[in-house]
Amino acid sequence: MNKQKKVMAIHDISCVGRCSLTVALPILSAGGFDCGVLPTAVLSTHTGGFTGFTYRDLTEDINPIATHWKSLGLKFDALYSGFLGSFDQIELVAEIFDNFKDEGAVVLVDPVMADNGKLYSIYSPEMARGMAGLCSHADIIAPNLTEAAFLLGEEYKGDSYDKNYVEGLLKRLTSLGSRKIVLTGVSFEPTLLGAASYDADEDKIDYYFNEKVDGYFHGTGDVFSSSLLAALMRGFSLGKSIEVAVEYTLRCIKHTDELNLERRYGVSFELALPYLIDLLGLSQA
Ligand code: PXL
Repeated sequence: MNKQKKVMAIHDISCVGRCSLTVALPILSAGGFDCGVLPTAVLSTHTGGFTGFTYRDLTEDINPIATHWKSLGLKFDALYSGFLGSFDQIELVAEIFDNFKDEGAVVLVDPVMADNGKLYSIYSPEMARGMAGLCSHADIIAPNLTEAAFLLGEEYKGDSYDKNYVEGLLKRLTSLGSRKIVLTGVSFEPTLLGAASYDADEDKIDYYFNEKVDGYFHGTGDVFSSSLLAALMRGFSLGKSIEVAVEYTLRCIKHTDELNLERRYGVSFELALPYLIDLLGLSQA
């Protein structure tokens, strides 16, 4: 390796309940990357399945942090945003992308805001419109089906959709400005779950599915997007990268299921890190 790639992960810190930065940082580190973090908010737990969580919005810290980074001449090979702490952060994060992209850098926006047809409790429809604006600064976006519907201002279809719908959705999402789209949580058969991707420059759609484990597993969107980015940064194609992300996320879910862990504390992604390292072709590194 003649260069260690640098990535900046922009998400909240949920102190407990594995998601966002507590997932993104270890996964990208395991991928062999120098991963810096820009925390958007600090919460005692994430907002899904807990009540009474604390919430500290870090919007005011973003510009001073960026000013210091500029004085250091920092640039990154990838910038990756997820859960944002306020509406005002959307514009600030777009500026961070523009100011800290190295040549050939990849910008991944996971428009974290909703699942199962509903916005997360602290997000407003205004936030959804803002997220659509942030997607125009991305090379790749990775919404789930609910987020895709919110981004486009369309109705959420629930479980009743087909291949035509998914392929239309992938193409409509390019209208937001990103040329590569990954849709997560796609399922055409009760026993299979996976992802679809569209590369508009190659006009190429790929799918990858594996076993569907019943129930809702918290934090899997962040596990998926972080491992997707690791694969892309390793130079894998978009189609191969969704395969890596589906395989790794399923392995994390299986560990969690086998251990019968309380779902709101997130998945045991740590136990599957050796598998991810293998999928990324790093075992001999
Ligand atoms: O995993 C998505 C996520 C990230 N961060 C916070 C969340 C959620 C989902 O509920 O609440 C704070």
